[in-house]
Amino acid sequence: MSTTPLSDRFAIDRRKFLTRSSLAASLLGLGHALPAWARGSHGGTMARKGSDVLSGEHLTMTVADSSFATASRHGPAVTVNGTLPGPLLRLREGQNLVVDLENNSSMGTSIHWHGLLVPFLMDGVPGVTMAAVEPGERFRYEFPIRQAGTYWWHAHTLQEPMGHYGPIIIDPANGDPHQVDRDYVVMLSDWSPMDPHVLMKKLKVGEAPFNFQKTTATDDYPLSGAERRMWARMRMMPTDISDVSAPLYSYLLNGHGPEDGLEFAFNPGERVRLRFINGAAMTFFNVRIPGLPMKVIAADGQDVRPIEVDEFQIGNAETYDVIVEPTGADAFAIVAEAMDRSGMGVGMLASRPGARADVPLLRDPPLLTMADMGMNHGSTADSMDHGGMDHGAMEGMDTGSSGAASGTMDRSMDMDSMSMRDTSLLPPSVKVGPGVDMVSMNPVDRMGDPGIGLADVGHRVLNYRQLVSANMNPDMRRPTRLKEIHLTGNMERYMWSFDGQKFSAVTDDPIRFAFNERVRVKLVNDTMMAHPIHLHGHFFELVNGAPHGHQPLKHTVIVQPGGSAQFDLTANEPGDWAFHCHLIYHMHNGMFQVVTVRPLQGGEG
Ligand SMILES: [Cu+2]
Repeated sequence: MSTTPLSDRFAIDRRKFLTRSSLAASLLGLGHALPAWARGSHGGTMARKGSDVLSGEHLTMTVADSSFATASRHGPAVTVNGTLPGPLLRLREGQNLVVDLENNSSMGTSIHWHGLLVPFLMDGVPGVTMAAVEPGERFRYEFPIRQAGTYWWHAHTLQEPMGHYGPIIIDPANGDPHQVDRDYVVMLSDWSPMDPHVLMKKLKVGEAPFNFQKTTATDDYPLSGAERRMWARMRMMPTDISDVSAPLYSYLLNGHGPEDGLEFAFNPGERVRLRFINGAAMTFFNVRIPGLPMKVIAADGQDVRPIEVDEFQIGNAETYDVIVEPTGADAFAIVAEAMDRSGMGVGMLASRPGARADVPLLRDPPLLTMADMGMNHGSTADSMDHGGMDHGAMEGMDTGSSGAASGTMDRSMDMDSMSMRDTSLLPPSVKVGPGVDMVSMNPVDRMGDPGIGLADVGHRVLNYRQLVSANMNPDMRRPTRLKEIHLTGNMERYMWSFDGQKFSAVTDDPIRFAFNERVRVKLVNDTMMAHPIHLHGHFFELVNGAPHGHQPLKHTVIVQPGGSAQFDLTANEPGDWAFHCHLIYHMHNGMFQVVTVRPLQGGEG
């Protein structure tokens, strides 16, 4: 073994990541010589890979400690009904559902029904809507199924990254408009043998401890000396894409690593529906099926007008349904490449058992751009389309801080004059303190952005502006209020927050919406990471330039680094709802808030 530092070794030849990740695991003490906490000593049973199907009106879901193994890694896991992922719930719109949750594990647990419209006391968020279900206890969920589409369920505790999640398919009451020959769930996830508590502690003590793609003096990234010095002065890294990466994570499709040879059968010419669900704790995926165009038909469970693409990025907690018609080859590879391109999950569409297509190599890791720092100058090489948005739509409304930002457009590009921490650009609603170590100088709407690293891949990539709701939305009112919320953080201290305020208790000042209020929410990302922001209990409409009444409905929106995204919300589900970043360690370190929807009383919201 050479004495080259580990970070350098990884920078030198990133294409060998797949094979080297097991080496990295053993260097980190995660391989065969497992430390005590990773030995899976708390559960002897091995998790089965893949989901069983549960249907009907009364289900039992049993949480248990377990172990999981993939390739050369093994460690502790949590299963529901013995599998990882847990059971696929196949339900029907209009039915009633009773679920008895039994906790046979050693930790507190819960189930959150991600994307489902449920009474808030059934929403499954410990500390907000219920107490955690303690070891040995049971909890009964009971609610009607009011919708159709692709969803999922997961723990709202640190059991989630250990395997406590699974898919939901709800068949429409009046027949499915999409006739297909086969219908598969592809649930993407990341699994680490490291206990989530330990992992989180490591994230807090060192900056990007698991980023092995750090830039070094000898790497082969296409950066000039001046650019390297600029990044160094800002104490930032252009390769800081993901907090946790392949040296720690195995990327799974339906619980299977690439070496498992997971197959989805097809006959040539058949229409195949693939329901992609990103159930990962910390990983965005870029999904491709080389040689096979994908027709996107639904986003976050809601039908959209079909769009044909060759690739899409899927943030944590998002879902996309696509239809493919494989023909002309025995097999096609389903490739889910981690956004930082440190590793991938792989499955095969196979026309006969054992048929295989070539799996593409990992592409070069992406580099962050000036736009990702919230500096959107005309000259920078970003993919923004300034003309795409309807800026006039909000005329006459209180537009918060947007006026302050536009004044920065003409600022000098001289790096020394730039302040990444000019807190005067922030509105008064943001609490300035140690939790805010970066401010976007000129945050612009980045809804037309395909996602980090996908601007110039040379084929069709989905972006949010292409999504158009297939059906007419029920509420055609224009919003009467603009609520601006900043996504804030301090990378070095691993502090994350909304408006500079880390969430600590339900008694903190929640975000208040009046019942049935129509409000536009503008999310401004003052960090250099993409955050998938999820609101419980509702769908919101992306303000993406879609025709009136056809803004796409989603439950989760990715806000690109240094940019903004807007959605319109009809706050018609009363109660207290979690609102948070779906990167689990961001959520657990403060990027979480409670949204309270209350009836108007005496004119007060
Ligand atoms: Cu986040």
